[in-house]
Amino acid sequence: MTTGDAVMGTDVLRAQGLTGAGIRIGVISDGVDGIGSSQTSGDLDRVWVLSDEHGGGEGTAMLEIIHDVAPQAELYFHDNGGNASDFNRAIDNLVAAGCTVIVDDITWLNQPFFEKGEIADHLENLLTTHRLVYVTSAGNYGDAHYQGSVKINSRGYQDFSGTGSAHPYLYAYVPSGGALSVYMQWDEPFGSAKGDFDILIFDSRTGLPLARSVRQYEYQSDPCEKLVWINGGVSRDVAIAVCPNGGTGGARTLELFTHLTAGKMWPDNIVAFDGIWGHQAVPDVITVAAVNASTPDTIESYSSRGPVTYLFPNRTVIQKPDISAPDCVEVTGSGRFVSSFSGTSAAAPHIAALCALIWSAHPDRSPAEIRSALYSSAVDLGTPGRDNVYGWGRANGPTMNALLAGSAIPGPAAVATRSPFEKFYPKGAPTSGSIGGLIVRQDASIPVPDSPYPLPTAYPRKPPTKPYTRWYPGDRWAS
Ligand SMILES: [Ca+2]
Ligand SMILES: [Ca+2]
Repeated sequence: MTTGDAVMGTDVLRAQGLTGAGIRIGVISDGVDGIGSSQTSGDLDRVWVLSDEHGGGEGTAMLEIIHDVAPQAELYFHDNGGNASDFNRAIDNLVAAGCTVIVDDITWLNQPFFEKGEIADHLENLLTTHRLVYVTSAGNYGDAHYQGSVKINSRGYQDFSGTGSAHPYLYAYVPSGGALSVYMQWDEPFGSAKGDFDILIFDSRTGLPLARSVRQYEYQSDPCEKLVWINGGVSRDVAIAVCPNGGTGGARTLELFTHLTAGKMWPDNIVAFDGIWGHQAVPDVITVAAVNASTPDTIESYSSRGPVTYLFPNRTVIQKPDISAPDCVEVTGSGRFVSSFSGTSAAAPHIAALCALIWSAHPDRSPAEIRSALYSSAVDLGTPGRDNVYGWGRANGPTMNALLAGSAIPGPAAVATRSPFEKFYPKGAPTSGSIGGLIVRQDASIPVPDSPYPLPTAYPRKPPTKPYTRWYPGDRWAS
């Protein structure tokens, strides 16, 4: 049993007879490896698997959480596919199967950061035309995100500090064999970008250049750049730098996300704020932040922070995330998955299961009423009222159920300006050279951005516990 159950009070609701019966819940994640052993041990019942082509055990773990909380809900699974079109099809297939609650834990790094993308557009349409409660993880980028004004220093590099600091870049510890991925976009419209920026990684102690991104053919008209570097040498402290390559295209804002398979980002110049985008930004999608099940009044450092700022076609600010739920909960670990299960990927299925459990007792309520009751009943955390860290607060099952049992639901009406946006942003392809088969160019002629960066001695030297986040080919991360 997930310890998140007691945190949400869903144990109380089951004791009152709520089961989730009659609700079909669809899960979209990597795969359902190990599902047989979960069923044998009684941690899962029947699951309708519509597609399971690329494997992974994260879907199994999400299903286990849902089955704990809403044991009689009918469970469906569909893998996330390799691109945005596949992902949209996965949603459609689950809707066609009769799922009225769907949850995913996938963030697509190739969707635009400054305007609405293909998946968000599709989900907005679905939510206005179907009886659907859609839940997603906010992402694990709270301590791995930067957004700020373009400010090029005298050496020709972005000053991430914005203040001329002696530590102007982003910094990471990357152990031998670890991979560091950087996804960056700047504020030009997709399809008509004129500027170009490159990403560089260098040893922050010696200044040794390690990798530099090269603009990819598919990206020529899109304002984005990506670099994946695998550390094939000794463990290193590295700096991430950005420089214009040619012109900036008049860009005024840079935004980037980093991901490490091992090691950690140092906190210098990290900006947690405004680190949500993609289908997580759709107003009527329930976007879930993570609080630790054992300390449920405190946000996880890695839980992605809102709001969402779109700049095209017009500046639009969307409040996100919406709700907080527990992570760091025990699952069986079937399919060689890790337990405890951490990250917003673990929080999101708690919310999907909570909504199904309560909806099964109030089947005449609309999706909008379910959302309103979820938000209105939340235990406010952080700054008073809705905020960009916890959303409305931590989900509270008994209060939510009581609201829906009453006649009127006092609810927040989440309204945001909708912007038409149809651009599909294709996946990138490897360019010149590789390290570990991934996209980089080793280039000893790269100018060293600055003098070696002395690390503050107060920094811990060993990698900390990481949330369970993985980078996949195809520009998506599970979160
Ligand atoms: Ca942003
Ligand atoms: Ca609050």
